[in-house]
Amino acid sequence: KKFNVAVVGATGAVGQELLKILAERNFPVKSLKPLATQRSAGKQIPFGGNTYTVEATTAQAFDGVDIALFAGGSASKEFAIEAATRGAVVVDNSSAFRMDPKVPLVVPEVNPEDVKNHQGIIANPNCSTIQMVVALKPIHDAAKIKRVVVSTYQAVSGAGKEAIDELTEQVKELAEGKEVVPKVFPYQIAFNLIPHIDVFADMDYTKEEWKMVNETKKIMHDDSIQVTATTVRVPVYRSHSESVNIETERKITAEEAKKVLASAPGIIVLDDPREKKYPMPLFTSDRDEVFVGRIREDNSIENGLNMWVVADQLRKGAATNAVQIAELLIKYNCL
Ligand code: 11C
Repeated sequence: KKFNVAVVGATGAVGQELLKILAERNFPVKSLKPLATQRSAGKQIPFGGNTYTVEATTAQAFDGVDIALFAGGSASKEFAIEAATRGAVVVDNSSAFRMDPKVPLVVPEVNPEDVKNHQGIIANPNCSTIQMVVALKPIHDAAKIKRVVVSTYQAVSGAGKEAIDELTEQVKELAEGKEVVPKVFPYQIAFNLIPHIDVFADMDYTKEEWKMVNETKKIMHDDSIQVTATTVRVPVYRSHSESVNIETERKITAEEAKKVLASAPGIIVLDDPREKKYPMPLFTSDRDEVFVGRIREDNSIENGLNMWVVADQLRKGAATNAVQIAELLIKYNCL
């Protein structure tokens, strides 16, 4: 069986990746409808050997659509409910519905069965949450996680196409001795880092930091896991990195942790310090797996573990995860 698929935000950084991954994974597409803002309507987009014309997103555009993949942004609040009402199952990459108790929040390696409970919308978690929970799940199953302290090093592409261009332009301008004028980020991002992603919220944490706290508990089905996060933008184009410190109820040695991580789905353990092997954005981009390295026991507490988690946040952190959810919908027959 094949399906009518709409991609909303098809011209953006995540939208482009969605199209690439649908084609790569031979997703059973009967018809494809690339949707975007009025500004992008009329653009030509290649897919699976054909060319498609981008249409403006309207409520009517979802008539007859089986699966609507929303890349994220304001279109979700405006059109996701409308798309579901018109019969499409929505996989939404925005933060609009993630914490809604009626909306499953799914990472296929962690809570695949949750897709079965959808009522028309399934949420794709935040990119920095996705890669962290993929790596936390096997540790949680083996030793029960009590607390996580995470610091992120997030690539500019997490903030979209314009942010990618901003980094390139600033590097050029600075090399030419020119002054830079930040547009997307609040400060110069080239040769700098910015400990501020998304807007500031409760207790002076950013919304990005709260997403990591709240989404983790929902995906892992465990409100007892304590998470505290510091999220930082770094001048890297692609792949988010995370330093993750974990406290567990039962002792898990570094050796055991490496074993359970290596046999978990979607993970590649890259951890050989003597050979200088550890995950880096340079080598994890354009890959679907979550890379884990620098796995060490935390010498400062009884049951503690440190690890370094890197993944392509446009792929596993967004588009790949969304397409995997769509594949689960087919597998579980819940379209
Ligand atoms: C970033 N994590 O890197 C953000 C992008 O809630 O889906 C994704 C925002 C979200 O800027």
